[in-house]
Amino acid sequence: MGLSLLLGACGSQNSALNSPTAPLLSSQATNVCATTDLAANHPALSSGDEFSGTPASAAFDNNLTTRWSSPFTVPGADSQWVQVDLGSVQSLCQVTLQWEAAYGKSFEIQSSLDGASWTPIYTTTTGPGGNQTIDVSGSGRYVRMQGVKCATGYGYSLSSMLVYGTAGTGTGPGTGTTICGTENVALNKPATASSTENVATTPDLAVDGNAATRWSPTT
Ligand SMILES: [Ca+2]
Repeated sequence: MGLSLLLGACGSQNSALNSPTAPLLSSQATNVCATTDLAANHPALSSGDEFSGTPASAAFDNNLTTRWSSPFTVPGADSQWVQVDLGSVQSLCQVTLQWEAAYGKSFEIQSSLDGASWTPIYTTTTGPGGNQTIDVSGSGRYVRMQGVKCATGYGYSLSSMLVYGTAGTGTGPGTGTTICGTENVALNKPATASSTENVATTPDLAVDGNAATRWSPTT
């Protein structure tokens, strides 16, 4: 029996990767915000829609000519919300909002692991409207714009809501792939074993980077 052990450094992507010659140093990891919109055409839900032509899905359809618009002649018009299901838990780093004239003055961006319990990852009471790029920090499968106070008397109208995740924290830029370094972090590290067959098969030989040597246990 023999064993050669290789361990890749998985998890956080290093900012030094932007330099093609820089090594992956997992101990100096910095998360990178990916550029793939994780929300695009994912299942959407809202507290209500102004009418059938402005559904929740229109905020996540990559089409600026369509929009989600909330009902504004109802009680609770200020607390309307729209959300998207990313399909899996993601580490979130940025949300962009393209508001129509009816924008949110006070609102939160919230995330949720289960679609039931929500955590604010951004709060403002001075929303400027227009095209907002919002840096966030948190994780979740569901992301919601939770309205608090409308800027006008016409509810909330969102042409687009894009959600970006952090590359290398379990899932890559919208692909679901894990970003894994190529460095063998087990190389020549201290090794122990439950048993060793003989002096030529000690456990350190499993992590010496040499395929010609091996660890072998007692039989
Ligand atoms: Ca749209």
